[in-house]
Amino acid sequence: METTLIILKPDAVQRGLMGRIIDRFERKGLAVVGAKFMKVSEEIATQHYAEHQGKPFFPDLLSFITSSPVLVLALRGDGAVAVCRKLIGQTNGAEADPGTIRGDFGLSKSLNMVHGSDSLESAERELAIWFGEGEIVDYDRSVQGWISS
Ligand code: 3AN
Repeated sequence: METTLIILKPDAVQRGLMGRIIDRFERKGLAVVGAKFMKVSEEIATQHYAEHQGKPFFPDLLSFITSSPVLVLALRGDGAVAVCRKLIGQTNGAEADPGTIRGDFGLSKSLNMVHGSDSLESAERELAIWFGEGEIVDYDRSVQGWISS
């Protein structure tokens, strides 16, 4: 099973969309194995978005993610990385398919509510940035056998 890093960004928190977004991941069958509600420091934001450093939208990206609290989640399940990317949809909400989170709740390229790791390698790198030792919780779900075999 894979574990991926999801961030419900400041716009999702401010717009009161946290519950509806988490519901989509949970009903798909993914397990929450880590959760943190926090205000993001410049340092963590810079580490997280390192690959975008130097791009024209980088300063706005940093000021947006640090502007207001976020909910950081670690989600686990079969193929969790790709499954979450599909549920989230394309970067620009105006172009994202209906049925995806961005396609259903947004219109913007920058205010796009959710971050999801884009590969297993990114997930490992990002989980290490946001979660410390012991903050990702391994546990058995009795329902797991009815979700995947
Ligand atoms: P995604 O979140 O869909 O993987 P990335 O990784 O290409 O998108 O970009 C990271 C974040 O940077 C996006 N979620 C979005 O908030 C912002 N971003 C990406 N491209 C643009 C752009 N052209 N203009 C403004 N913001 C952007």
